[in-house]
Amino acid sequence: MAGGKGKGNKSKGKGKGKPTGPKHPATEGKDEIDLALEALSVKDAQPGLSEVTALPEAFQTPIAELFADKPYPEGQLCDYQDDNLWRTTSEEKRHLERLLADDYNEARQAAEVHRRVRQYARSVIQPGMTMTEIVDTIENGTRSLLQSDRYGGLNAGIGFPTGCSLNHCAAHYTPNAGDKIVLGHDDVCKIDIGIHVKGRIMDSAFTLAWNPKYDNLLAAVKDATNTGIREAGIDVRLNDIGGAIEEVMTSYEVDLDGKTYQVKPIRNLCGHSIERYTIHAGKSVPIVRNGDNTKMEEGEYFAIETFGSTGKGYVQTEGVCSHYARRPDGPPASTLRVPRARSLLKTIEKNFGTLPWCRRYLDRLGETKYLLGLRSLVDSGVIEAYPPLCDVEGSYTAQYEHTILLRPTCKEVLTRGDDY
Ligand SMILES: [Co+2]
Repeated sequence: MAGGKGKGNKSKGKGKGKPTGPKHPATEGKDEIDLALEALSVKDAQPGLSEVTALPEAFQTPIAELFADKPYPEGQLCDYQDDNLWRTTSEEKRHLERLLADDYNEARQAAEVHRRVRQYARSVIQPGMTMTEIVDTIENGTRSLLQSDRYGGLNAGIGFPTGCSLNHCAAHYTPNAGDKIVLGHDDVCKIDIGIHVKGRIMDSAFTLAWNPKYDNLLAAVKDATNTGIREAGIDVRLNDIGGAIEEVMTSYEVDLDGKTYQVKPIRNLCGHSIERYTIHAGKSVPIVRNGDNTKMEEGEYFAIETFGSTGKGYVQTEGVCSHYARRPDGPPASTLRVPRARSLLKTIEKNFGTLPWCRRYLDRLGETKYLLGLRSLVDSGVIEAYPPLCDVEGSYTAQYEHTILLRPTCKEVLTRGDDY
């Protein structure tokens, strides 16, 4: 899930004409759409209606059974460099890691589920599928492997809504009930999957495109993300990581329909530190040079994510919101005067805590007619809304992301796989 730097720029009311086709989330008339969706969500909320009926073999055995008492596999291990080389062999630092063995094993369990879910997703996602079918496939896989319906999604399961943002939209789009968008052959789709075990969230994303004309765009962003991962380390300044990412990203060009674009980093999106049950903790990892001299520190988890674009390299909020999260510092439920808002907040706190969620998850819990209550929770600062973040219409954006851990003795790229 993307960290957004700076305030989302509300583009409501200055839409440039009608959306160009049924495949783009509407940019205008948000309230009408909200009401229409409320009507739809009643119909679509019947349990099982949008569920994938047969569970594929890859998801039939829970991960805990597959591994029994065996530890989960480590991610990619990278030695620290130069001034921190001593950490590699430090007995004291090794001892520290032994104390954290259970913590690491939970993170690796979530990472292993991430690899399995995305491997299956890659094998089935095809143009012609609805976005709803795509996210259901992924999320049902996560729920099954981690037995979320048995032990509760707060114990282990979905870490945040599955992003499947298309084309000029870079982040924070997932379908709401009634969404009829179908994946097209010429689309560029960012699959951003969050999986957690006891609040240890693995945040990792990749980009799917079927038309080879986008190959260089994807290559640029993959290279930029790997550069950010390579540069990251204890005592490294965030500005230096941003600078390295920017340099690599902008060294690529992409030819689209007779025009050449230099790939731009989306300068107001960034990676972020992660803490238990908190996807966006205190630090932002820029993808351009930004003068932030804050350093990375021992023991921190970071989502290193970069976004490249053929547009302006700047995103604004656009379209209907699907993603939300309870603000950890927001006012308590007891201060709310609207009864529906209070009851809705109870459901939210019980099922998601401070993890991000989307409207489909409320539908699945049997909640109906919640949009006014939800609006009241957003307005009173209890719930934060994360609307889709989009570059200019007609542009294309790509994303790659991994979650890393700055262990005392080495850097571990937890979500690394054979695929990316
Ligand atoms: Co993220």
